[in-house]
Order: sequence, then structure tokens, then C-alpha cells
Amino acid sequence: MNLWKIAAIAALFGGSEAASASHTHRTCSVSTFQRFINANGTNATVQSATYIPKHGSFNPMNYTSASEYTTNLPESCAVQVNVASEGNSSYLVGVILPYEWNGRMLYGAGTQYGFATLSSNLGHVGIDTVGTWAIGRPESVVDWGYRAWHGTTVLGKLLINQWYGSPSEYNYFYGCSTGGRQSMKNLQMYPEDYDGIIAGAPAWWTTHQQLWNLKQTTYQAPADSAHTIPEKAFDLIAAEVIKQCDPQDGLVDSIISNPQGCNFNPTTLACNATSAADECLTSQQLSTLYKLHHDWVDTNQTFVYGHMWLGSEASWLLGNVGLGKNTTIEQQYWYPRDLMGLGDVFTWEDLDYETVQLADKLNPGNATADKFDISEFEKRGGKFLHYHGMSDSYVSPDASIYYYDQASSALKPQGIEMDDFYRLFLVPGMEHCLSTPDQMDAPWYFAGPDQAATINTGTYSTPGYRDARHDIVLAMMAWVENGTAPDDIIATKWKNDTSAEEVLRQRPICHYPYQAKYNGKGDQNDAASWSCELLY
Ligand SMILES: *[C@@H]1O[C@H](CO)[C@@H](O)[C@H](O)[C@H]1NC(C)=O
Ligand SMILES: *[C@@H]1O[C@H](CO)[C@@H](O)[C@H](O)[C@H]1NC(C)=O
Ligand SMILES: *[C@@H]1O[C@H](CO)[C@@H](O)[C@H](O)[C@H]1NC(C)=O
Ligand SMILES: *[C@@H]1O[C@H](CO)[C@@H](O)[C@H](O)[C@H]1NC(C)=O
Ligand SMILES: *[C@@H]1O[C@H](CO)[C@@H](O)[C@H](O)[C@H]1NC(C)=O
Ligand SMILES: *[C@@H]1O[C@H](CO)[C@@H](O)[C@H](O)[C@H]1NC(C)=O
Ligand SMILES: *[C@@H]1O[C@H](CO)[C@@H](O)[C@H](O)[C@H]1NC(C)=O
Ligand SMILES: *[C@@H]1O[C@H](CO)[C@@H](O)[C@H](O)[C@H]1NC(C)=O
Ligand SMILES: *[C@@H]1O[C@H](CO)[C@@H](O)[C@H](O)[C@H]1NC(C)=O
Ligand SMILES: *[C@@H]1O[C@H](CO)[C@@H](O)[C@H](O)[C@H]1NC(C)=O
Ligand SMILES: [Ca+2]
Repeated sequence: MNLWKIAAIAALFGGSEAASASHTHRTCSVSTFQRFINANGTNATVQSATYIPKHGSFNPMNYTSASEYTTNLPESCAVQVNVASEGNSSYLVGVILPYEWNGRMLYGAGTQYGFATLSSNLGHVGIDTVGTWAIGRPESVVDWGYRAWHGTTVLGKLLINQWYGSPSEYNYFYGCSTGGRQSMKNLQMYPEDYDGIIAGAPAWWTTHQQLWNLKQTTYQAPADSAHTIPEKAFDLIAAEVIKQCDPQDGLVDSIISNPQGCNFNPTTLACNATSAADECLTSQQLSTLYKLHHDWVDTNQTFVYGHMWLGSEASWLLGNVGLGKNTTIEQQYWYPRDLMGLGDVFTWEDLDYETVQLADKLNPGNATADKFDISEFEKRGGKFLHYHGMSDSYVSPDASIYYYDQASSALKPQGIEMDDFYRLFLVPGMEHCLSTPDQMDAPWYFAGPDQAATINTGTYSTPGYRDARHDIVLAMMAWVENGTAPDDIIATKWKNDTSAEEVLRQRPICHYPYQAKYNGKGDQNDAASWSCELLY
């Protein structure tokens, strides 16, 4: 799975001017929406307005992996608008307006709940490891950095107001990975935009995040060196980590629930006279493993970025650990080369602390979401749910803890209690945004952004458990609209994650710094046998 594709969570779509629904007084047509926009004085062009019948589907606009929610839609009108931005830049906005509306807006996929939903291409076609769209187009970089989704939000509210004849009562934003960054950036810069924000595994520290992804590959590069850990050894390492760290959390259940508390001894993997060559690590490879498991600390002992946690090894193959292969290293170049403007002469061998300092200075598009004083959002009554999988190898869970702690330091002196508006959930055994290593089978599903689409594109919420304890979107709504704060979210692991019919395990995910503890009796796979306890 690709980090950048995940950003494109929601559906954008093409289509022709189409039939109108018989039971609405407005016509789902280009001219209807162009009229709304012209009356508002917004410089935007409606490209399409498409009537979607009940159970209808449509293909999102060239987003191969963003096929979420494109099938089994409720009867809706789907609109695509091109918005003129600064200079000669522009971005596309998608709005899906269901005829049976729940009175609310959601940035992200989820029309099946009844939300009017928003999406945007952020001003360029695909960012996947290619940054050429940014070269010589500084305004497009700003659109990508923060401007496009604020503009999308303003336009979305306008169209909703005009189409339904009343404004949305509540506005929500949910996204994972770069979508998580977007939602946090929006919260920081435009605290009035949304009432509730869900950020999963947010890649919020853009400058350090992108260079860390390259840093990971440099540990392995050049390919097939003596110090390169071969891909096929990742499972071997993963198995040894589970063997040692699973019991250390107090319960042998195949899940590493407290990776930070695990005292891992890598020397059990060391080659000796009798071990087969592909079943052990040389001392050079063990040094690489050490680097991968530790923070990036640079010149003058300066902390740059947190490390991947124990229990993430099974997904290194999918991530940036790079494998030292040309292709993978190339994929990490878009940020320093195209966004920072260092050009093709920059290679992985040039990455040093000065690159980090330059990135911090440039901060292209002001994309980094590092404003920690989010008191304005708290004051306007906003709620923030933030989560991160402990087995994530794309974005370190440390980045989420770092943000939470920094925000806490900024807000506590102002008399703001974190628990009153901002809760962080660390999910044992969950990889980047979704899924779990086969060896762990950890519960990970709670209807977070991108999760339902992994079952199939017509799924939403948590099948069989469509309630605020098992579905983070409903939990957010209950918090914003009823004041019911979630102490935990129950995560689900199905026997078969594709069919999502039979539950294998359910377990509460507790809000930081609480941790789920087995009560000592009852079925370990039943959430009722667990309680949230303070870690410290
Ligand atoms: C345009 O729409 C925005 C958002 O709904 C609204 O605040 C603004 O007043 C509108 N402007 C005009 C000229 O209608
Ligand atoms: C989608 O891709 C096709 C083929 O590359 C292209 O012709 C089309 O213009 C694209 N559509 C949009 C909306 O970008
Ligand atoms: C609207 O945007 C287009 C480019 O997309 C530009 O050519 C035009 O001048 C703009 N019009 C106004 C009134 O700003
Ligand atoms: C418009 O875009 C082109 C590249 O497509 C770029 O060369 C030019 O500088 C841009 N103009 C402005 C005013 O941003
Ligand atoms: C990339 O590939 C070329 C030739 O295929 C090789 O010479 C070079 O060392 C490789 N670079 C890395 C970083 O693996
Ligand atoms: C040699 O290494 C293998 C793993 O490669 C391990 O199972 C074995 O216990 C080691 N033997 C000794 C004597 O350490
Ligand atoms: C590291 O510390 C030395 C001595 O205090 C200082 O001169 C130097 O500028 C520092 N380097 C960086 C990159 O901050
Ligand atoms: C950059 O973003 C931060 C929030 O992350 C905001 O406080 C700041 O005003 C922004 N700066 C500019 C120049 O837009
Ligand atoms: C708020 O509470 C009422 C009464 O329990 C319930 O019917 C409603 O569904 C709740 N709303 C949300 C958004 O959770
Ligand atoms: C899981 O469910 C899917 C969809 O129902 C099915 O195609 C697949 O065969 C199932 N896998 C297993 C291992 O049963
Ligand atoms: Ca365990």
C-alpha cells in the first residue's frame, strides 16, 4: 500500500450531465450548481453533476486505490468542480449529496451514513512518489500544503446550503496518513471549519517525516551490501520479536501490546557456526537492525524523528525500509528533489542534518502541521480523535505521541484539559491505518478512514456493530453532539477480513495513556474481558 495513495481517501468522479431525481425540487445538473457558485462570486467551474441511483456506483477519477464507497451508494447527486486558486493553479473538488441526508457534512468517504461528503485532488494528479507537479508551481504547492481543502470546505458548505436549503448542522473531517495530516493542518489553521476531526496515523511532521522515509532506506543502501538486511529476513525478525515481546506485556496472545516496554535482545538472531545463512543476521546486518529500531538523532544529539516500533517488522516489506533498491530510493526523492528544489543531483548519500535544517526552513507549502497550541479549536467546542497503529512502519507512532505531548505542554498552562477535547488511541498490532501482521491477528477495525473499503467498496461502518463503541465516526458524533467522550473504542478482527462476517477477536483500544488489560478471567477474545488501566 502506498502512503500517498491513502491520502486520496474519498471518491472524485467524472460523468455527464444526467437525469434528475423525481422527488427533489432541484435538478442534479451542471447549471444548477454553476448558478449557486456564480451567485456566490466564487471563481469555479462545475465540470459534472451526475445523478447516482440507489445502489449505484461510479468510478473515481483515475484514483486506482481510492475506490472506496464507489459501489452500493445511496441515491445521490455527485458534483465535480474545478476551483481557480492563486496564480494559474486550480484544484478539483468532489461533493456527493445524498437525497436522504443526515443533515451533516463529512470530508472523507461515508455517503452511506447519510453525510454529504467532500473530497479534493489538492491541485494535482497523484503525488505518488513523483513530485514533478510541484516544479515551478509554488501556488500548487500551497494548495497541496493546506489551501485546497480549506477551499474545498468553504465550497462544500456553500453547495450543501444551496442544494438542501439549509446549512449542515455538524461538520466532520476524517483522514488517515497524509489525510490525517490534512485534517490536523485544517484544525490548526481554520479551527472554525469543523466540529469534529479524526486523524489516523497522521504524517503531520512533513519535513522530518519525508526525510526520515529516505533515511530508512539509506540504512539499507546500496542494495545487496553486506549490511543490507534482505527482504526475506524480515519475517524471521518479526517472528523473533513476537516471540520475545508478546509475553513481556503480561499475556501470551500473539499480540505485542506494550512494544515500548519490551526489552528485545537481537543477538538471538546472530549467525553462528551452525546456523544456515538465510536464517540469521551478520553483525553488520544487526547494526542495520539496531538503526531501524532506534530514533534518528543527528548532529549535536538533535532528535530528528522517532523510530519504528517493535512489532512493525512484518510490514517492513511494504514500507520504506527500503530494501536499498534503486526503485525504492527513487520513490523517496520527490520531497527533497522536487518539493525542496534540490534537483536530480541530490542523492541518498547527500542526506544529512543540513538537509533537515533546510527542510525546516523551507517547509514547502507550509505543509507541516506543527502548531501545538490548538486552544482556538478547543474554545470553539471542537473535538479531536487521533489514533495510531503500533505496528506502523510508514509513520512512527512516536510522532503521534510527540504531537500529543507537545500539545499537552502548550495547553495545560492555559487550563485546558486534554481529555475534554483531544484523545489519542494507540492500537496494538495495527499497521499503517489498517490491517495487522498475520502472526499477530490483532483487532484493528473500527471504521476509521480507509478501513471499510478494505472489506469492499460498498461497506461502511462496522458490519454487525454499527454503534458508537465499535465505529469511530459514530463515537465522534456522540462526543460532538451529545458530549459523550469515548474512553475506549472496541476494535474488531474478523476471521476473514474480506468477508467480515465472523469475529475472531474484539478488544478495547484505550485512550492514551491508558492501556487495555485482560481481567484475568473470561474469553480473551471478548472485549468485555478487558479493562482500561493507567500505564504509569
Ligand atoms: C459565499 O458562500 C460563503 C459560504 O457559504 C458565504 O459565507 C458567503 O457569504 C457567500 N458570499 C456571497 C456573496 O454569497
Ligand atoms: C483519467 O485518465 C485518462 C487517461 O489517462 C485521461 O484521458 C483523463 O483525462 C483522466 N481524467 C481526469 C478527470 O483526470
Ligand atoms: C478565474 O480563474 C481563471 C483561471 O482558472 C482565470 O483565468 C480568471 O481570470 C479568473 N477570473 C476571475 C474573475 O478571477
Ligand atoms: C503558470 O504555470 C506555468 C507552468 O504550467 C508556469 O511556468 C508559470 O510560471 C505559471 N504562472 C504563474 C503566474 O504562476
Ligand atoms: C542503482 O542501480 C545501479 C545500476 O543498476 C547501480 O550501479 C547502483 O549502485 C544502484 N544504486 C543503489 C542505491 O542501489
Ligand atoms: C545458532 O543460531 C541458530 C539460529 O540461526 C540458533 O537457533 C542456535 O541456537 C544458535 N546456536 C548457538 C550455539 O548459539
Ligand atoms: C553543534 O554544536 C556546536 C558547538 O556548540 C555548534 O558550534 C554548532 O553550530 C552546532 N551544530 C548545529 C548543526 O547546530
Ligand atoms: C503555517 O501553518 C501554521 C499552522 O500549522 C500557521 O499557524 C501559520 O500561520 C502558517 N503560516 C503561513 C505563512 O501560512
Ligand atoms: C445522542 O443521544 C440520544 C439519546 O440517547 C441518541 O438517540 C442519539 O442517537 C445520540 N446522538 C449521537 C450522534 O450519538
Ligand atoms: C474470505 O472471504 C472472501 C469474500 O467472501 C472469500 O472470497 C475468500 O475466499 C475468503 N477467504 C478464506 C480464506 O476463506
Ligand atoms: Ca501479548
